[in-house]
Amino acid sequence: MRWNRILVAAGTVAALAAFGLTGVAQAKTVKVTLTAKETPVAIDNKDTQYPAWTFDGTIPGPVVRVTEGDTVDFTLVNPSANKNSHSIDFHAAEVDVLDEFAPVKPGQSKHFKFVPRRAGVYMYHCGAPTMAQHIARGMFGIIIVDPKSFSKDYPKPDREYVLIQSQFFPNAEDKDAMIENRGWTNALINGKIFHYDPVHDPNASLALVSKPGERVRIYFVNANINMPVAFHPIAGIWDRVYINGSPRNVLYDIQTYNVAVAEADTFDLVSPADRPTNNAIVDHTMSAALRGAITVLMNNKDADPKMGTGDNILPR
Ligand SMILES: [Cu+2]
Repeated sequence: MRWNRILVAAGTVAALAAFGLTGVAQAKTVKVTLTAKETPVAIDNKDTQYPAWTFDGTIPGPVVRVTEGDTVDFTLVNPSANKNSHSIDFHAAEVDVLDEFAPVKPGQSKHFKFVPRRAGVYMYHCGAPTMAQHIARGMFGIIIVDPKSFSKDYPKPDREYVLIQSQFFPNAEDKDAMIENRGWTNALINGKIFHYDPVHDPNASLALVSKPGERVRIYFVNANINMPVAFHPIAGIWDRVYINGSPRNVLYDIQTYNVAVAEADTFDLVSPADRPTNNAIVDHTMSAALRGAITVLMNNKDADPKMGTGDNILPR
């Protein structure tokens, strides 16, 4: 299996201040640069090319990961080679939509800082007009804002994976179809149809893995244009669902959780410890599941210890 390391924005510049008296975490400044790239990318496992608009050349863009209270020192670069203005909208930022999130013309860049103070998982995306088209063509990603520490309510997971679902509109120029929810043919998971489903796609070479009994934590983003997601682990039950990824918003024992457009949530799955099993993690909405939104999770004792750990949480 081929695993490119994800590009975690991790330029720690300096520890600025100690947080509280516990010594649990020190706030730091994290430098993040995203570059808008209008470039073809593969949207399935057989390398079918699509004229995407991206952050850093991939769908989704890089995982951005910080700890609550950190300072994000952010730069958006829009190279002069691009034809369109682009922007950034971090759902984890509490700023001014007309300032920080304003469109940036080709050949220009934008710099600002923000402090994500609420632990959780958040979408980021381009908001330049027409926003539906910029998201549908691939300009979205996740920012994970980790809490300062784990707890009984938010235990340390054994594996972590990022799954981001989006709608695929093959006519990249038809903005009206995107707005009106017409003409979408497939669902993408981390940018590809049946990305991690060798059962439904013989060209799929990746699946998620864990060992029996491990706590697998999935950070999920609904980056669809107009469709909610009925997120369900076939042959399993979500042990916990953290609404918006916040350790304070925990639900237990959930079969299906409805994820709104632009919502992100954290899902914990714990497979039976005494036997190997497989799960199919799906959007149970059939127009999405049967057109790409199925992800296989294989739980067996031979699971690669590197997968779903460290930087290997967004399998490419
Ligand atoms: Cu854009």
